[in-house]
Amino acid sequence: DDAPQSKPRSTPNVLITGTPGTGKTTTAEMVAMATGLKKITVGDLVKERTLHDGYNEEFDTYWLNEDKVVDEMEDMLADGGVCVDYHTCDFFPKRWFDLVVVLRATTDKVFDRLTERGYKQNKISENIESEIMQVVLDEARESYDEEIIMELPSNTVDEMEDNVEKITAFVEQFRQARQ
Ligand code: DAT
Repeated sequence: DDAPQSKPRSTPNVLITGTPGTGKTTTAEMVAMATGLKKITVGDLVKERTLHDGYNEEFDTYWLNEDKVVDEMEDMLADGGVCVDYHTCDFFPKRWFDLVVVLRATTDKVFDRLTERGYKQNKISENIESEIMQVVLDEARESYDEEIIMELPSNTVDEMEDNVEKITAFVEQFRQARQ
């Protein structure tokens, strides 16, 4: 929905999205440390607060209840200052976010990271295909204004550090502009 905000945020909400294994949670943690933004890993929230409709055995994942997730997060994001990470981005209200980061990684990186995580073969294949087809990037482009989308490579530690610097710079500029 496009409900207007009651007052402009003085500190931004940042969404970090991308295929599983692209580095969202690690990046979000580093951004939270560097900026003082609060981190919400939506996958953890869904489990902890049962914002799902049971377990999908085939893909080893929960059936997301998008309405419950949005209801639960609305107050948390109302005043800004939150860094959210999740592997889809099309069901959040557009007005929540000031910056949408889409992390990208090569097939070998996604494969290695998801293998390490112990994902089943079908889940690894699905995610690799999704990354090759840039599903999350297209989803971001359909859901948010192009000007707020930042597509960043996340293959190496150096790239991750660069990404954290870029996001941190955005947060600082946003805060200065709204002082
Ligand atoms: P996601 O939250 O997107 O699923 P993650 O942050 O849990 O990804 O990262 C998965 C693993 O890959 C984790 O062990 C950290 C590592 N990793 C992620 N991004 C990386 C990068 N840019 N360079 C090196 N390692 C990375």
